[in-house]
Amino acid sequence: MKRFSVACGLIPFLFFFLLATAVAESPRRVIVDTDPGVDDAMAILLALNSPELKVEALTVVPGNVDGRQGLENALKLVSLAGRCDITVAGGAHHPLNQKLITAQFWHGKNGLAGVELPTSKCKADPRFGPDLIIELVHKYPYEVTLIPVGPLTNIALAVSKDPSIVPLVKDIVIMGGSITGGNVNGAAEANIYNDPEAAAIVFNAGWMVTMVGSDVGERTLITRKYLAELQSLHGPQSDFIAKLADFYLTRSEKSGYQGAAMYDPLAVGVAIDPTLATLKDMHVDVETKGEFTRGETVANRMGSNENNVLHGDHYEIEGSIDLKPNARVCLASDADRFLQLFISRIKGK
Ligand SMILES: [Ca+2]
Repeated sequence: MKRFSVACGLIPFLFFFLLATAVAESPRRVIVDTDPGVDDAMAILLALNSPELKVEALTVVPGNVDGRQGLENALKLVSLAGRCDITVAGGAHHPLNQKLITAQFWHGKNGLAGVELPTSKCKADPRFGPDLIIELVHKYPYEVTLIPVGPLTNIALAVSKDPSIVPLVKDIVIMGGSITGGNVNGAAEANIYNDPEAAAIVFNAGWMVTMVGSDVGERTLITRKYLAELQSLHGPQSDFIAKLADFYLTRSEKSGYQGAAMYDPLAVGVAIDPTLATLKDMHVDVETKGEFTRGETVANRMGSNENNVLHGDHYEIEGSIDLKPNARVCLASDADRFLQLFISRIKGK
């Protein structure tokens, strides 16, 4: 009898242990907002092949290619992965306050290195991307991680329409910005440059933005060595990614790089495993006006601004004003470990 009651007493503990284990191991719900895009395609297939993530939707934003081509590409990618269960929705048609700048120069005529994938078996969801984001965040409060890897137009539209989603989002991991110079020009990274007003809305929304910038992406390179690893086993996805990587590497080598920057895939990698990145809390402002610096992410590494107070005809420094961090800025990545993860997830698929 006593033994029975002891055993019964353990049942609730066992139940909670199993529940806690299940919660710890349940995949994280993510929405990838994307402008596919060679590195977007790599990022999407990494996400779809990673058991740590449950991709709730792909929402398409204009950037590397226009919205129509981007939606077609996203649908072809989920079809290639045999995942017509993934919701794919179009979004904004243009940036908030400027003309669209597309990047076929880097991504090929169709945005996917000129590789023609079969017509998609999957259908687009009729909902508007930003509305879908709002809907999913409310459906799964505190569970959804947003992974925007294109210009931030869709996210800005969602946040502007329904600011109540901000505290309900579990995390937001963006590919965008840089704290050490840009990849468009001396100052700006492409995703921020292509819609600085949207980026300013997103950075000021009230959440902590995990910022995986171009400066770190450019130190996380896929090289010929990794390409050879990818080519060693064949499958529809790995063959496709190998073709993209070859195109992307050749383009990067022509521009003087040793390998191709894994911009978007690294953001997905950090969502899978934050220990792949060295992160530091900072306050980041987006420059929307500067003559040479529009689209720059201006990161404050000190956590404060000088406090200048007017005394007669001049100002005097009177200490400093603390700034609240709004971003976890990625300073470095464990590039080899990330590349191994990427290759292992794509290889043989
Ligand atoms: Ca992208």
